[in-house]
Amino acid sequence: MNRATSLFEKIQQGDKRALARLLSQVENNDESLSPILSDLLRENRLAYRIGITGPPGAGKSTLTNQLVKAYRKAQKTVAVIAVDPTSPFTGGALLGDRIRMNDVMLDSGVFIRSMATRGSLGGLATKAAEVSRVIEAAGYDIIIFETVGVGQSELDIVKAADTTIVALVPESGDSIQAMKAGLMEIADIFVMNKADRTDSDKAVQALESSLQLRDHTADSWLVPIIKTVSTRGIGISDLFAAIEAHAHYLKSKGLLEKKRQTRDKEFVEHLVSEKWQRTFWTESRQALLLQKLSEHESPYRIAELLLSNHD
Ligand SMILES: Nc1nc2c(ncn2[C@@H]2O[C@H](COP(=O)(O)OP(=O)(O)OP(=O)(O)O)[C@@H](O)[C@H]2O)c(=O)[nH]1
Ligand SMILES: [Mg+2]
Repeated sequence: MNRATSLFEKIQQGDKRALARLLSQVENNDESLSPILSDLLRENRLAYRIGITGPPGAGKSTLTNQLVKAYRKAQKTVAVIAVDPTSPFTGGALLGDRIRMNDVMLDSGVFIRSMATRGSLGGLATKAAEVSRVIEAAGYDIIIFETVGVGQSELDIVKAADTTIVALVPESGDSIQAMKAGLMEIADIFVMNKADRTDSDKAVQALESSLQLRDHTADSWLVPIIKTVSTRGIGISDLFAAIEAHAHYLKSKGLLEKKRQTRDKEFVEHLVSEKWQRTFWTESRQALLLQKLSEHESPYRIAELLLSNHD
């Protein structure tokens, strides 16, 4: 029928370029997308979401790459959303270099998307959520969010995952840094990467003792610490098993369903407020705003006036 229909079909057939094109439009708040998005999202497919975060250089991308391979071996299709807080670059070879995924990029069951913090319109976490919805609807089984654990919006992204992995390295002070950055609270699984370095056992013990101080009941999930050497694939099967165990825990306690409901609720609220904002700011309301500002009316009065102005 039109361009939108064929794009929709292509995405359903696994066309990665079509998916990438649609995601760029999503990132740019292209309003003409609404029909295709609601068609696509009607599919109601479910992906399992994994978040990986940690300090810069901890090995998050190397770990992600290994996890992608592990899931491919388990016959799952995987999408990676790499949120890069500094780089304005997206796509191409540069992306592959940065996220250390040259070897999996050609696999038809793997889709990689990079999002830059800078220049993204609207909140980064909500954009990442939108992007993941579309990827989910395109039929990927697993979505991995990789983001450096530095800012609140990066934390919000991984926190929204079903299983959140925090990757640390044995370097002294790393766990203290992580604590400061709010990473300790959000971890469902800790990874002590670069376990080939000296002092990795000491670092694991320190982390273990800080975890033991936590309150827990018989029903709590006990956060495991997995040692990995991600560059050599060591410990990846343990990490894979820990993710599976966490997913099983969430399902058996009804928590996965709850997480999904919360996520859906927040997403609908986001869609409504976005749509509502766009509808609200008519030309005449914008003109009224400017006029009242020039008359030095108080912001509160102007807001009331605008809200009671049914136009
Ligand atoms: N010795 C050792 N080096 C590792 C290990 N894992 C990763 N590295 C190296 O550490 C460096 C950083 O790895 P990345 O996977 O890019 O780390 P990252 O956390 O994604 O980095 P940013 O995205 O830049 O924050 C690379 O040079 C890796 O080869 C490991 O287990 N042992
Ligand atoms: Mg990285």
